[in-house]
Amino acid sequence: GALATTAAHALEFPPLPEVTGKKVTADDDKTYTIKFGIGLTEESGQYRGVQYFKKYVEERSDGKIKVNIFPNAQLGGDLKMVSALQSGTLEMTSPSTSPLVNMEPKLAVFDLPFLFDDYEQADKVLDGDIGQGLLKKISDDNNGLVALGWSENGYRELTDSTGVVDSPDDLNGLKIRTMQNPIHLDIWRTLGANPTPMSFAELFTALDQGTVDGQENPWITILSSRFYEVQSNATATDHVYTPFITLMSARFWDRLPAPYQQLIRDASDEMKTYQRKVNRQLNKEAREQLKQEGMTITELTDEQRDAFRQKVLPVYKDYKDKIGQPLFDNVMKATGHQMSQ
Ligand code: KDG
Repeated sequence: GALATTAAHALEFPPLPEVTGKKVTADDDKTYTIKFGIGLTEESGQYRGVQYFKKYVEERSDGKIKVNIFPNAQLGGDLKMVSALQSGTLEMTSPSTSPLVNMEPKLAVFDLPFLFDDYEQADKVLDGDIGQGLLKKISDDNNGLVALGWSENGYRELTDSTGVVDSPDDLNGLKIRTMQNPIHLDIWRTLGANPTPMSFAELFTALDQGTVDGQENPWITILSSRFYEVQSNATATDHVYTPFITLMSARFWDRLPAPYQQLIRDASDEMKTYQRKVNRQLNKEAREQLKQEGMTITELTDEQRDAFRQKVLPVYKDYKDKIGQPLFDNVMKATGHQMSQ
């Protein structure tokens, strides 16, 4: 009903940018439809990015390519949507990289805790040789996917329903949902919690029913997916920065005329730049909104954050070989970490 759709929080959504550039035409007179599924809601930065992608593609293809967005994990969680791309029943999605590490172990590099000090570092790695190399590898691997670019999920924060968490000791026995990713499981086990991997599609219900006590996601997700309704506390841990990877079904890609393939590449690039900007703004606003919604938000002092960091450092050693060389060392170099031994 009307009430349910009027969120108590009021995020600022700036209008989508104007699309510039010539119309793109292909030799065939066919029309194409892209179903684009995402896990997050209409109030997320992810959705705003995809809305701009839609506008860009529809305008520049002169309506020949139509984009329909399916938000809120209505087509399933990230892994389910990626399989749908591979089998050709869905054209696009932009999952977190984390659930994809079984398919591409190198993506685990983004699950290393406390890797990026700031947004600039993340952008530099993703937009530079490291990030571009990973996109190419995934596209070349014949796994039914074309990897078109990065956008941002963001820095992850812990929420729980049991009490304030400001040291690893507070995590003892805490049942926490993680993404379906081995490093995330190890991070939380190493910190003393009791992690369970689960698809995003099941998360709200699991929190609501108390199957898990906590979860971790960026502020904008905690707000837009209404986790604050079922979680009383949040801790500003910033423990992992998660990228979104823009993926297209290779079956669909192969059917697209070359000028449209280029248009999709350009649109993914445009989306990346715009989405990161909006996401960062929304994330800042969300943090404030969550306080107004009554969440207790615990900030960590440098010493407190360092206690978490020190305790999870062994994870770097454990995953160094799985991530492999030279990627591991290149990322350590780009982020200024001294963790190569
Ligand atoms: O489409 C993106 C979401 O499904 C998911 O990746 C969000 O960070 C996320 C999580 O915790 O699963």
